[in-house]
Order: sequence, then structure tokens, then C-alpha cells
Amino acid sequence: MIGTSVKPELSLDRFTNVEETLDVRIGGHWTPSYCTPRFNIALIIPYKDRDEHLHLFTNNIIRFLKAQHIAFSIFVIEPVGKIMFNRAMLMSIGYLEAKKRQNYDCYIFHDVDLIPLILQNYYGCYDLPRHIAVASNKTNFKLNYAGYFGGAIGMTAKQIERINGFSNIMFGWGGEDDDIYNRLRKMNIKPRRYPIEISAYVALGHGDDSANPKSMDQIENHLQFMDQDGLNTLVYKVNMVKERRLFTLIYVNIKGPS
Ligand code: NGS
Repeated sequence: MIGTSVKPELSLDRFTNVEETLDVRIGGHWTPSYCTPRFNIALIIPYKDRDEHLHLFTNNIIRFLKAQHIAFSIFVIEPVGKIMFNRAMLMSIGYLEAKKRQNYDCYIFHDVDLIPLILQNYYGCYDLPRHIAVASNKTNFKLNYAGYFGGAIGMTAKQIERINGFSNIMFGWGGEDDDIYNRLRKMNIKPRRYPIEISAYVALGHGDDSANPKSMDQIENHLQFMDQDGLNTLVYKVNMVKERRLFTLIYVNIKGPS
């Protein structure tokens, strides 16, 4: 798969029909009325300060999931206050908060700046965790590296619990996805990918986030502590829940460096 390259059309125009979102229930829930959906998914977006992307993303993904006849709820998890972004921790929180509301078949963790291009990239979960956003224009439609597990991933509750969720200690950009991959590998679980031709994305792109200076060290050294850093040590407080038209926004208080 590494080295193959496809170049789909990058036009976003076809995704901007807001009418398509009108029958979504407040809070961002939808179920097809004409069939029994194969999956009911929670789409979880770790988020901070990306209004424009969020607008574009939700309008696109809703249209996309509807075309796949998948029932969905969209949760946006945002930390309160000036705090370094901790993507993995927000993902764990999103998982717990979604699960509190309903037992979803599949939890999909998604960057807000990635738009799927190919409808065959089915947003469901299987017996193995999935790396869903395999390649984008940012990497010239190539897989970054063999163990790349970033952008968008899909896991069942059982698969998430098996690795104790995600790390709480990785503040700043980078490495948390590598850590998730390592957690899975440590449990002898090998995630799966669709071919790049199917799992291609447009990356909307953004300014540089501050990188996590400790990521390499954390990835290398803390795997052995996987059962001491994750869902079982997660501390947060829900500050406010806002049911927006296209998604449920959950503001959370977490502690960490600013
Ligand atoms: C690696 C990061 C990953 C990141 C990946 C892709 O270097 O978290 O780049 O980046 N690992 C570390 O920093 C240890 S991307 O192509 O999206 O810019 O996902």
C-alpha cells in the first residue's frame, strides 16, 4: 500500500448543500427512516478553535454518512480554558460521554480538518480496529508510514476497553496516534485499512500547533504502563453541554499545561 498514489478531485463544491442537513435531530443525530441501519455510530471530534473547519466538516460528513445509510450521533469535545491540546484524552472523554448516552456499535474518532472523498469508505467497525483516514493531499495520497494511525480511526467499545482507552499525559501535537497503535500491537491486535483508493481524504490544513516535546519519550517508555494511563485514570469534568443543530458540543474541564 505504501507508495501507491491516487489523485481524486479536490473540489469541495459538491459537499456544500446545507439542505441535506435539515432533518438531522438537534444535537446531531440521524437514523435512516427507510431501513434498519447496519451501524449506529458515535462520531467523536476532539476539538479546539476551528470554527470554520467544524462547519465545513459537519456539513460534509453528514451528507456522506447519510449516503452510507448509517445512523450517527456527532459529539464535539472541547476543553475549557487555555490548555495545551490533548487529542487522546479528549477522545477518551468523547468515548465515555457518548457511551453514557447510548451503546453505539462503533466509535469513530475524527480530525475536524479531514473530509473523506470516496463514498465506499464505509464508516463502520469490524472485528479489528480500523485506520480509516489512510492518506490525504497533505501526504500526496500516500500512507505516511507503516504504523501510521492518525486522522480518523474506528473502534468498538470492546476494542477501546481492551487497551484501556487512550493516553491522558500527551499534551501538544503528535505521537498520541502512534501510542494508540502501539497499545493495540502490544495486545497483539493488528488494525486494518481499506486501500488508499478508498480511504483518501482532503486535509483542510491549519497553522502549526505546538508540538509535544515529550512525545518520543512517552511513546517509547510508557507502553509498559498502559494499564496505568488511560480510561482507568482519566479525570475530567463536564462543564457544559450544548445541543447544536448538527452536533452535541461537550465542554470539559481537564488539568494540564497551558
Ligand atoms: C508523526 C507523529 C504523528 C502524526 C504523524 C503524521 O511524526 O502523531 O507524524 O503527521 N508522531 C510523532 O510526533 C511522534 S501529519 O502527516 O499528519 O502531519 O500523526
